[in-house]
Amino acid sequence: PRQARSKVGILGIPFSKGQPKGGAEMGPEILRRAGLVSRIKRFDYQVVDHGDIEIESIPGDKPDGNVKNPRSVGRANKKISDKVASIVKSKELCLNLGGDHSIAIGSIHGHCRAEPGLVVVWVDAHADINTPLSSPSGNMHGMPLSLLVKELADRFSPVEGFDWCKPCIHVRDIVYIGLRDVDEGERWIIDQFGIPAYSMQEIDKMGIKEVMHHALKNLDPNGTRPIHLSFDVDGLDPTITPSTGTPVLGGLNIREGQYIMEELANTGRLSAIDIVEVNPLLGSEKDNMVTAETTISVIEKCFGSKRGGYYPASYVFPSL
Ligand code: B3U
Ligand code: MN
Ligand code: MN
Repeated sequence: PRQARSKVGILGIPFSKGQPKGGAEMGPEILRRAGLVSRIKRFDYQVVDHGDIEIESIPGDKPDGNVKNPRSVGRANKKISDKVASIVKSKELCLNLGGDHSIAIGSIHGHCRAEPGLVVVWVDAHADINTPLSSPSGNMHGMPLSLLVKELADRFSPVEGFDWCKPCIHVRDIVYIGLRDVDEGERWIIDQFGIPAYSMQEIDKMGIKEVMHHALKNLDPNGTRPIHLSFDVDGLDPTITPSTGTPVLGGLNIREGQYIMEELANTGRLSAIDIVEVNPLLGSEKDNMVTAETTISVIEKCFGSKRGGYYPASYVFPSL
């Protein structure tokens, strides 16, 4: 089934200040060079490439308490929010190419402005819901959800650079898939608010088919709300996405990754997708190629690519 949206808007977000390693800002470039845009054009979508967002550098960006690069992350995400809101409002399925996972602050915020009833599917080894106070690292790519969620707003002081960012989702609008490296404070939040979380253990126990069925039912029993997919490539196993900043053993295999995307595509309700944490400066040339190829083979499943074969609506069978 096609998505409700017949156009795809691709937005590159070359930003990496949400974590300490250089290279994540090259994610859009390596995915484009590996042929992402033409691979998506094979399907029944009109593709609009919005190019890359321009990131301003903010010199002397001192930590705000524990939080590193707060103004840089804040400024970039304000821009991301504006751009994503406008792409989603123009009825395109917004495909955001990160960048580290802090870009999800702006992308979900902007998506909410256009689609206030959205739900979030978070595929990741990590829960990324540390607050500035619970974070062991101070890196904002481990915090995006805590800035977006209404229930946590009274648990920490406003972060420098984020005066524009008001929480727009509830904790129960999130579902996790693929977790295997969760901090204490994050587990506390998941338990306290009952966030549906399918870690690798649940995937081993139930199988990906049951997990996807329950995840989608749990999130939206009526199956009517727009879906924001935030896909961290470290959710996949590091053998298939080695070029990423914080690889964790024991991740999703390629078929589980593809199945997740196929099931999301089957809802017809995807309205924005983030693909984050591809870092071509980590690993060998071969690792880069494997990571880009894996990532694209998973992304294209969101657009109706079928493992059982496919032809576009315009296909004409060759006949005499
Ligand atoms: N939870 C840890 C580590 C981490 C989060 N996201 C990534 N790593 N990629 C933190 O720093 O908050
Ligand atoms: Mn992440
Ligand atoms: Mn992660």
